[in-house]
Amino acid sequence: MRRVTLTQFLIEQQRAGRITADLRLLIEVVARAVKAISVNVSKGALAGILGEAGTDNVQGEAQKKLDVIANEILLQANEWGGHLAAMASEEVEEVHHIPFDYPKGGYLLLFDPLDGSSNIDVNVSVGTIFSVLRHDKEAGEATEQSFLQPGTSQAAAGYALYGPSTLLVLTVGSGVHGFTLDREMGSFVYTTPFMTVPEETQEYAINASNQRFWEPPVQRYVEELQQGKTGPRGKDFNMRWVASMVADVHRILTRGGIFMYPMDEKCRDKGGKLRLMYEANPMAMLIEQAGGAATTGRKRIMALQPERLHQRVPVILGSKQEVERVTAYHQEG
Ligand code: AHM
Ligand code: MG
Repeated sequence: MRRVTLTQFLIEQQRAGRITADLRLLIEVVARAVKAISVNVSKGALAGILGEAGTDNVQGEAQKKLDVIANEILLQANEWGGHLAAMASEEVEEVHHIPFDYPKGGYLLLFDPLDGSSNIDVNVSVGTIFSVLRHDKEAGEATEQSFLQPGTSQAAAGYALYGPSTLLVLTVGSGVHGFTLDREMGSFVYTTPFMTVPEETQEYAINASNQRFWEPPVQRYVEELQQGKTGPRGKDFNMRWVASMVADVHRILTRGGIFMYPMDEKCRDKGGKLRLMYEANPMAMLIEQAGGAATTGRKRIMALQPERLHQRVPVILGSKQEVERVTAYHQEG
């Protein structure tokens, strides 16, 4: 069988007119950074990089050493290529401008460098999530305002999953494609073309310890799932919660299901738990490209007009019929 690498895949996408040369370079550079993050993540205690960094990020959350390292790797890898106008990261409050001695490009890159970082110290899967937007160079230097584009404007989105193997899952707007890191060769190999979210599902993912804070539509939906065969759904459901969004979403892209971090009383004043621009939007693009759906319970995530770089939103995504059901319960209630 012909072995196709990420490099080859991207060249073919460019030839087919689906991506520009600059977007190809951008994704290549992100993939290179992901390899470096993967090396660090897998070293764990051997590299002395577990535990807290002793600092807080922009959201007031304690940073892990690996959060800081992954953020640095992504910023440094992407600064000098000439394909970016600016970057934004979960770990950095302000827009990260490209140093003046490097050329500027027509794209904006946003990322959560290490998602699920509470899992680092217990050796459970973590990931990197990224989103790519366009920037009109004629409009001058990129500012926070330049980033505030709805998810429907994304030119590309993807994630890396640092699990038993390291995966890169990507969309440039024509399906969702999965690559597996061949550690010996140092290259990503195209292993999963056109991933789709299976429609039939018997699995759901939600942090059930928040149940007392949920709104009535989510209470109703989960209660119906839990009633199993004898309830209104007429079948038994299983529950999974990795607490790494990347791992939970990857499972849904592989075997279906629904993921919820809904609005609840605990996170209401912040607007939700997950971040719109570098968690919800890229995952929503991937899920929609794979035939699924992604809403806040009330609105399609990708249609939201962002107001702030680090804005939070409720997230309900996965198999289309399930997401539509929860969304309908919100509309009824
Ligand atoms: P992080 O970006 O600080 O790691 O937080 C996001 C993570 C998601 O990966 C995951 O779905 C969620 O937080 C888990 O939250 P909880 O610990 O409340 O279950
Ligand atoms: Mg995160």
